[in-house]
Amino acid sequence: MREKIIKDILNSKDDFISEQELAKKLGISRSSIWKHMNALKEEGYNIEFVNRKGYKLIEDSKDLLTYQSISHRLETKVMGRKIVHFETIDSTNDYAKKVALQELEGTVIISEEQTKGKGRIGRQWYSKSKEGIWMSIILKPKIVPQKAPFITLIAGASIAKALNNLGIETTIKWPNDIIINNKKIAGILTELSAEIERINYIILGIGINVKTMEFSQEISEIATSLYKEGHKISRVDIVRNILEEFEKLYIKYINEDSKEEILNICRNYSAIIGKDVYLIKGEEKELIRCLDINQEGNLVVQTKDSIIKEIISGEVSI
Ligand code: BT5
Repeated sequence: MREKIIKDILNSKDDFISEQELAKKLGISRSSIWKHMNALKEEGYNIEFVNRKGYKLIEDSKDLLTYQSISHRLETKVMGRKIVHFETIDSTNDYAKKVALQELEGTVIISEEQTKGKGRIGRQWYSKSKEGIWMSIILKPKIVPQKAPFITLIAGASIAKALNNLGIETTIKWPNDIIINNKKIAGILTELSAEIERINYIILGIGINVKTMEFSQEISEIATSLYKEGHKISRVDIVRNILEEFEKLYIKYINEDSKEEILNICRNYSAIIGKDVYLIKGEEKELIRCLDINQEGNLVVQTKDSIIKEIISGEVSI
């Protein structure tokens, strides 16, 4: 019912919808509308009531990352058909892991803030309230666990494609960073629970800096946000686009083992193919030339001694 109310307000001309019109459309009494409005306000929606005009959503409420907002015009079959929204949480990936077994594939856990956002290998991911998109998608693909790391590439490709649909040019730094102007705008953390031949679930965590203008000192040199780069785009539009792009590529990979389109996006948007970069190994750095991303999703590089090798996981710095 609340989803319908938000949809009706979002669809209304001149932003207002009268109590009468809502009551008629939904077939409920005025007093139950009032109760639903109060519940929506508790969820964080800023709803204004003006005499003789009716209800209206205040601008920043349209960008809350709730199911009501995101599902409005979302064109997916599986991804985001259920969205669990938090005002604050430790980590959406950690929460997703706790509920993964009983949730359906495609369920999204999203929070306005994370107090213990995680990067890879225990690193910290800064996730301030309402400044970005901090979300995890629960996946249950029927593939062998060895094919799971490719999901990170699918996520990278769909983020780059989704942002491109919204007029934002980015590049992908293999394996899990999205870059604008040499700085990190988004990161991906894929976590796997599996037995030898079977995946229980995969948690695909995506963090995107949208509105942040001031970063913590530790990352101020390496991080940026869409707003900082001059792109004032709604978070809801970005989430919707990512879910749609991700679903298309994911289904092709899982059902048809089709990787070419994904690899081509990763190659076309790559920040490192054809370039000399440093491969980071703990305290050490090795200068290498990036040649390609192969069918397995591994990075193919050439060393200083002209040896060609494959990098399965790791980190490169531009
Ligand atoms: C990542 O790790 O890039 C994965 C980030 C995944 C975050 C999402 S948010 C939703 C979900 N729930 C979680 O708890 N996590 C996921 P990695 O490649 O290890 O990069 C981490 C490094 O990026 C840190 O050590 C910092 O240097 C830098 N960093 C931290 N916060 C950042 C931010 N907000 N923007 C850009 N860089 C950041």
